[in-house]
Amino acid sequence: MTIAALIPTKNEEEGIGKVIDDVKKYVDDIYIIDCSSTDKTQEIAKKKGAKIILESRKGYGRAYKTGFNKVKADIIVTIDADGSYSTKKLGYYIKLVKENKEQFISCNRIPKKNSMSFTHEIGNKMLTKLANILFWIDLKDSQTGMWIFDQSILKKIVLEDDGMPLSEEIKIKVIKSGTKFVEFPVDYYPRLGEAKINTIKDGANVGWFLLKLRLKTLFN
Ligand SMILES: Nc1nc2c(ncn2[C@@H]2O[C@H](COP(=O)(O)OP(=O)(O)OP(=O)(O)O)[C@@H](O)[C@H]2O)c(=O)[nH]1
Ligand SMILES: [Mg+2]
Repeated sequence: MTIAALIPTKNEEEGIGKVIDDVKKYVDDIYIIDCSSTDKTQEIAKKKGAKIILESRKGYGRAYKTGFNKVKADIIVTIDADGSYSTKKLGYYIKLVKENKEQFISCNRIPKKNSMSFTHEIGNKMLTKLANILFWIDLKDSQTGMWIFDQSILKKIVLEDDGMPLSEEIKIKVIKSGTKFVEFPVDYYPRLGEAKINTIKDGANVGWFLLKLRLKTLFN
């Protein structure tokens, strides 16, 4: 069984080296999907043995859609390049998917000191509640970007959004496809380097996306 880690990157020279080092022992291949970084992100990733997929079109969702199309592996691990997610339990989570005990594990963030701003935390709670109400689901952390899943799941769903909403989209569509979905904890630390999201703008985008997706599914 092959295991690949996918990491979207946009100027993440402060964190990418650490994340690759942390993930390396659990996976066969590491890919960064890089959006025209102008810092040392690509250079560091290459030196650490990661493969580089170039995706100049902007967006977190765009990066993952391109990565999912290009990478062939039995199990996929996704993680941010900013060192914010602990990889302590990654080996165990991969084992669960490998043994088919779980199919999609979404890592529920347990924030450590100062790892999330107040607005970020409130926004996350509100968007999670909105997703739960609209789709009759029971997520604890709708925006976490660390997932471990069986790649065959991707054949059952069509991912659309190019931006941050892809994080909610994948979870909702996986759950609705009847795939076994579970949230397990992950320690969450302050990110290295500068944030790439705009809490208000991206938060509003996610809310709007959720409403549109709900309306669309009403008529399907
Ligand atoms: N390829 C690509 N990667 C991106 C883009 N925007 C963000 N990323 C990466 O996607 C990951 C998530 O972005 P973050 O800025 O960490 O967003 P976040 O985790 O919601 O916010 P923080 O809590 O501040 O970390 C990081 O690894 C970014 O480098 C983009 O347009 N293209
Ligand atoms: Mg992050």
